[in-house]
Amino acid sequence: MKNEDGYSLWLRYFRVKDNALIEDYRRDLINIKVMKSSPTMEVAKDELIRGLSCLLGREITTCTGIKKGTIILGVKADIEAQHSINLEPEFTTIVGDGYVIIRTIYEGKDIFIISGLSEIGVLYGTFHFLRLIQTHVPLNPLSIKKSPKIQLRILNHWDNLDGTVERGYAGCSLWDWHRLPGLISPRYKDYARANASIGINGAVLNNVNANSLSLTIEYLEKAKVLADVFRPYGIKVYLSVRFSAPMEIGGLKTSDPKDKKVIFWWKSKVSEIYGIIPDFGGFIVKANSEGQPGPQDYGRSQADGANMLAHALKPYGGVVMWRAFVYDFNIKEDRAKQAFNEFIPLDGMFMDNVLIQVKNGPIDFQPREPFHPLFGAMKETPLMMEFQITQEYLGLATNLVYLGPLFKECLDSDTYAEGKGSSVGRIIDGSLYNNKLTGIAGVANIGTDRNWCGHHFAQGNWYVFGRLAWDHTLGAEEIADEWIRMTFSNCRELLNPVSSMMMTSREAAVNYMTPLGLHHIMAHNHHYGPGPWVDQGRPDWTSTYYHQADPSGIGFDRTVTGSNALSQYSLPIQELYANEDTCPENLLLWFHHVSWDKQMKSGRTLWEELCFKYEAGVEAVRKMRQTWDSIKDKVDEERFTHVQASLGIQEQEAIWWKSACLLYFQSFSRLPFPKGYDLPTHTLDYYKKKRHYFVPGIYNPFIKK
Ligand code: BDP
Repeated sequence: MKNEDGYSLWLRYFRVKDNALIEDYRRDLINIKVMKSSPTMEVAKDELIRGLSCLLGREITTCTGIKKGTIILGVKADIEAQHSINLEPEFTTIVGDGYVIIRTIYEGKDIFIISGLSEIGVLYGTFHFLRLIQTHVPLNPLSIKKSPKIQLRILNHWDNLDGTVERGYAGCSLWDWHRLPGLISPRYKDYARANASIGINGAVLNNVNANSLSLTIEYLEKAKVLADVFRPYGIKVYLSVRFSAPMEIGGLKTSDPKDKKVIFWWKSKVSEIYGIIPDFGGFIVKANSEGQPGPQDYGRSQADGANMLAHALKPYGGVVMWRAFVYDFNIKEDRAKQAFNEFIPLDGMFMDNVLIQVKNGPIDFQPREPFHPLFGAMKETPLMMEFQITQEYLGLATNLVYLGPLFKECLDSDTYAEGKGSSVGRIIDGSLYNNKLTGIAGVANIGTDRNWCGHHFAQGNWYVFGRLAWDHTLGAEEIADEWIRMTFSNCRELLNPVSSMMMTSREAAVNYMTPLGLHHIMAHNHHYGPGPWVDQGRPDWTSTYYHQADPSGIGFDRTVTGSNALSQYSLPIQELYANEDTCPENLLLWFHHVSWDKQMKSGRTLWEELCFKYEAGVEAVRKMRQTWDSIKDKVDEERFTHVQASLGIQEQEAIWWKSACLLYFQSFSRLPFPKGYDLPTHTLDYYKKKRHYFVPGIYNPFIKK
């Protein structure tokens, strides 16, 4: 098998091996007729030629007339104008950049049509068509109609202007700011292709901990080049802005959102941006959070800040994505409650081009969190989802953790906001509250590593984010199946084992890191490895704040006897979760402080269950290693070895997590490990003394180290 470095992602277009299928494909797919020439149509045509030629092992070319086996590529209006084809009935459900792929008889000829209302729709349809062949789907009959459920499907790059990436584990930033705008890396185009293939239509280029310089003319001209490369692929560029920019680069004395000069400064800045990038998407803002400046510095509300920017962007169709990730250690309130307390009083006060960007859970991208209580509670304001694709809290880029199940768990969670069936997915797709503006963002895991994401399987997390952003009702397993087929092979003997590895990997990570609802117990600052003993510094950045272990038990009481964060959820959830016995066990220690000897559903005590879960996590990684080894002859050596070695590291890290956490918690429970237990090989002190100085991804430009 030829070695592969992973650069091609899921767009490998390997020749179809199945004999019967390839015969059918070769018989049915002859040439391509493109309705018109434009940058996007060129991209769609080139992709189709490239993909089909490789997949079928035969050169595919364009044609002018229509023959049997022609694939017509064009927007609906163009096809209808040039041929006597009425596509209306096919398009009844299509909206936005949706598309239609059909096989039909035209003037007695068996042909294919890939069409959309927009050219970008045609491009999306083209990628879908190629996916059918990549995943060996027979093309007869063929009638596919797809529309995106969410409008803004965005990657958030936490990339700094110096080329580092905050929480980035795949090398440096893709954006070579230093050599832009002069040097345009070919990777920009491949990045755009990959995104378009899964329907991503926006990229925030810079870190939410933003540097004001990104708004200077020098950097805007660099961003323009990226916008130009991305445009044919339907990807808009957005920027993260620092609220104090008017002072830092504008020479003003204040950044007060009510100050006339400040308002004028932002208006002029926005007008300057649109002069350079006419289809600029808008701003994302992290304000008054983790030391970032914001409207509260001037006694103004988050709405005052967001609306001031929204006013400036509105004439150009730009949006503001205002983050709800707001908490302050000076406020003596459970961190999990603060965003809710801050934003609920502002519901309905935002302009209609503002979206509030809410992290999936109330704390911070943990291996497992309940959904954020703002979902379902802010009924008058469009909320967009923020997921983290980069694995800050899930083993960086060394651990194989497929995030499909994590994303789905949140999207499918029922908020009960309007009774049963009020899922988070229905809130962010706008269907529950009839929002006109909808969005979803994922913090990117992409860098300059040759394989883009650091771990070959981390590519699957980029992929699943895009697919769910398009349609959150798809299943994590079906998306994994598509991805494996395209990235590795369609062969059953590989597909089943790899799928089972991926589908079990997230629960494995939860178990060896933070089982039963534990959270935020990783090492300080870089977040690499366990650190349940962290108790110094800002209380809400310590671990002891979150696990609250003591001789009587463990867990954060968020019921009425504790912080009562539970009261921020709908009644049915409150009722279910308030009781230790009915609260889902996988969130038990999130909501309750539970005694060490509590009987769990398994019949074990809490302490034993904790031991059991940690061990189950380690075991699951061992199983993944065995599974991977068993398919050695089905994967090229280069990728096989990379994944194999990473899984070896993952097992060591899982054991480290288990040993360190259990030894530490044992110092409170004072209970023995269960009989026959695989005991830690080192002392607690050994784990506490472990130091890691150069962990990647800790480049927050505003935290002084
Ligand atoms: C935290 C990260 C930090 C980010 C912050 C955010 O540790 O690097 O700046 O989230 O989302 O999880 O703003």
